[in-house]
Amino acid sequence: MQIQSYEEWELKEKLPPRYEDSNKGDYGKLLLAAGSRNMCGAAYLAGKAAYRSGVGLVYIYTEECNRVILQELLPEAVLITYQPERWDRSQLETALQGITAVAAGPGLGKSTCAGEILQTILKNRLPKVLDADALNLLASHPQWYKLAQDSFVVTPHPMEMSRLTGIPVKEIQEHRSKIALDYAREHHLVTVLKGSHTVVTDGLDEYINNTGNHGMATGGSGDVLTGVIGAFLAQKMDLFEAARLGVYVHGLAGDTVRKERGTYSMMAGDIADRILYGIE
Ligand code: NPW
Ligand code: AMP
Ligand code: MG
Repeated sequence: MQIQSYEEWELKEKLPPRYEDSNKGDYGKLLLAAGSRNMCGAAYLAGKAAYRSGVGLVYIYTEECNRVILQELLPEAVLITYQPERWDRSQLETALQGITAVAAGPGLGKSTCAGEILQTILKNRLPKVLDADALNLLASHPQWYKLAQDSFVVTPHPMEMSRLTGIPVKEIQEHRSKIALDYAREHHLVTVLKGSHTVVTDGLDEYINNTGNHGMATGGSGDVLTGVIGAFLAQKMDLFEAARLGVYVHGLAGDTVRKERGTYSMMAGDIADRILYGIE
């Protein structure tokens, strides 16, 4: 079934509710496994986007070398760091306790350590969204799909989808809906095939997004989306709804930036800053 896109006026009723007498614990805790030595910006962008999407707390699980820079860029985030050469599974398992959702992959890298992190996250039963290097790792280790006992959200761009399926990018772009649907069905996942008119499907129903613009074809834009979906999952939204609404809200933020500064000048950080801007 084709699911209609959202209208801006109905956004408020679709968003996770907020209450006068509440505290940050009521709005979920997201663990974001992201950022490696040369890609700490991905962790920053996803973390900032998660906070802009209403989550109560963001824990960034990242390499020790990113500690100072991320604390300066995003002091609102709590950092949990590891050293890849001395990686400790139990530290991550402990960090996952008390968390309400996980987002993993932006800038994570594809090292052996990143692979261990992904396997630990897959085995954990928290709601999750996987993107970027988490998907690249999954593409190289298809046996890891079986580690997950529950469905989760994946957010590939067409090249990542090509790595996951072995189908050339050109063919993916020619048959976006069918390929996303088949993949979601085969692996029991909610699939977000990104690009102009992003397709979101749980293998049964399909949503085609109508927000967003080519200004969003810029480094880090997808990392922002991962943060939005992760934040919605942490606020207890179900997987398919979090993926659809996340894609809609991300595109809407891109459209706001377009109105404010145009498409040439748009950067991922601008998009993160305009997520749910002014929504009361
Ligand atoms: P091209 O360039 O057009 O020929 P990768 P990535 C292709 C992190 N980041 N349709 C593209 O083809 C991410 O989170 C960190 C068709 C190229 O060959 C990841 O962890 C940042 N083709 C990591 O970097 C900011 C498309 O795919 C290849 C396509 C690698 O992610 C940047 C590139 O894709 C980045 O987000 C499309 N729509 N989109 C940071 N500041 O920390 C891409 N391609 O190899 O998966 O690299 O997406 O940059
Ligand atoms: P990534 O390639 O992972 O950084 O993701 C790019 C993000 O920007 C995705 O959410 C895409 O849907 C979005 N995006 C990229 N190009 C366009 C476009 N031409 N129109 C609308 N959205 C786009
Ligand atoms: Mg990306």
